[in-house]
Amino acid sequence: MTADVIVIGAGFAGLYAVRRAVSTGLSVLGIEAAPDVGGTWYWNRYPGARCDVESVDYSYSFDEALQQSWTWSERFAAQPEILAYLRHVADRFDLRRHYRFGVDVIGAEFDQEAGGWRVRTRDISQGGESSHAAQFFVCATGCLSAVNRPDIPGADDFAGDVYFTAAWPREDPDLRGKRVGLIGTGSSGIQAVPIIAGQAERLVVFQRSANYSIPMPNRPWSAEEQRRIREEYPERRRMSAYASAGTPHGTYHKKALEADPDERIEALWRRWREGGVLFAKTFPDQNSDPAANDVAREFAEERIREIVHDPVVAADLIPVDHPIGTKRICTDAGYYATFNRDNVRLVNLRREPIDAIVPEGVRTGAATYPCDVLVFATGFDALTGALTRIDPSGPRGARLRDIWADGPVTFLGLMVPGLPNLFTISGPGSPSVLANMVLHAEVQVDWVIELMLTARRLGVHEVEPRRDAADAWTEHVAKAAEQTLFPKASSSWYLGANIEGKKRIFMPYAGGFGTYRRHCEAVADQNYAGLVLTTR
Ligand code: N01
Repeated sequence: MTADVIVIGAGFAGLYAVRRAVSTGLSVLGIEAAPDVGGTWYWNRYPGARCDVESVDYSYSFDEALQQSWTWSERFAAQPEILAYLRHVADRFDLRRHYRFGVDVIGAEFDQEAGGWRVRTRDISQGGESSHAAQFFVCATGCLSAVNRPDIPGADDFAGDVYFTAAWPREDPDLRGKRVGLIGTGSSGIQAVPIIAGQAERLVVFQRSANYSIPMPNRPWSAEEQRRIREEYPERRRMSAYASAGTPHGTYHKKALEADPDERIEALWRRWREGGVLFAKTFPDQNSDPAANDVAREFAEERIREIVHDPVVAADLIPVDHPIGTKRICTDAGYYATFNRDNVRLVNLRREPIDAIVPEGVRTGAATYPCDVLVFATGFDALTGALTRIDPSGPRGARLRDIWADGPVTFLGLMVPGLPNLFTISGPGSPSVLANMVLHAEVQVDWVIELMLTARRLGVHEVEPRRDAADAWTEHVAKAAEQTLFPKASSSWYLGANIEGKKRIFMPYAGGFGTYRRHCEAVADQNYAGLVLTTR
């Protein structure tokens, strides 16, 4: 065996998995496609990239000394600062020496005779292939890492430069004096638009589905705030540990319709001004009661009409296909106001779909828009894409793509029946994208490493969920979603709707981070009920 554990990914989850495994005495090989650590924060360096969860929460909690020694400069950290933090963590815990960087995983098979996984890789720059073996295989491959490159006719014929927000060049392209076309209006597009509009000669934004976006009132932390954050960190983490989204923030103390109209508006204004994703959770029933959702939705739509001067453009920017918060709510720095600029134009692709990309630009049913540069902010094959692209196969020949043909089947969103000793961090069936991803990764990695150590102690070689236990968890995930308005968002990547041919199933666990954590703890406390532990 090359190592006890192979970890794919050097983002928040992968780095912590390596750190935790090493600290318990397990040998680890980390594999990462990028030339350095960072994961999503390595690749998504597009202009305006910034996290929508407050920096002090979107950071590791596992080491008090790390927490006390790192100072976040702003309320919402920008991509370079988050990347610098992850580099600092890699240095501080000497994690890079366990990794091979610039290496792509091209396949993985469980070798029953050897009692573990054989992971095949290709060196991205040299091209050579290798094979590595380990008893345990941790896929910390990220929920939003498999880039969606839409198959638009004529894309290869475009004469200008093409960039993807999710794979932005390390050297920022110079867009001054250029006519830029940007396709996609999710979180990435919405963050990039105001900045690109300020650089380019002209910007045309091609919108297939409008999203709700909340202003991000970012600002530097004052020295006094930084001092208080350090002092209150343990309490902040205690409040986050079992919270529904893994942050210390709750909702308003009354349901939307229990508050009188003035009180409702005041609560909404408060959340609007606080900014970030919290607006999606102003009232406790906002995501389960359509009438409560309407209160928040109408408030947000009024803000869009106030900001955007042209009522036709404002109407196009208002979503028509989902209750607010049921697609990931976006956060922005002046997105709507950008459409008041003379050099910016919105094209509603629902009225005039793209026919083709042509050498000189983008041709829709109504016009050809000349572009020197095309920016694709077209998102990801989320939650499952990075895993199904590897398509691991188990001891009885079962392949992940077949096991998930009718949608992801998992145990705790962490394990897959038919694939022993394999763990999917932030996989479908876990809260992942609905929670604070950093604390979520810590909870899952701790659970997984504890299971490995237990297996070692008991002389167990294979750990695998029973099919009925995985089916029961998957059913529980579906039921949790049914109790919310999430499934009503017909164009959401939470449901896989952005990828042609992908099974439409609400993939994250909507029961809450704290509830999920208790489920994981209960399984461990009951001697891993639901798992088959096999000794050779
Ligand atoms: O991707 P998206 P994203 N023709 O899938 C459109 C996190 N994140 O990278 O909705 C035309 O949301 C697509 O249209 P539609 C966050 O969780 C966080 O922006 O499928 N358009 C959509 O408008 C976020 O939710 C932060 O109809 C096409 C857009 O492209 C997640 O990442 C920042 C198309 C893709 O939007 C993903 O965000 C950035 C086509 N063929 C990201 N194909 C923060 O923390 C796709 N689209 C703030």
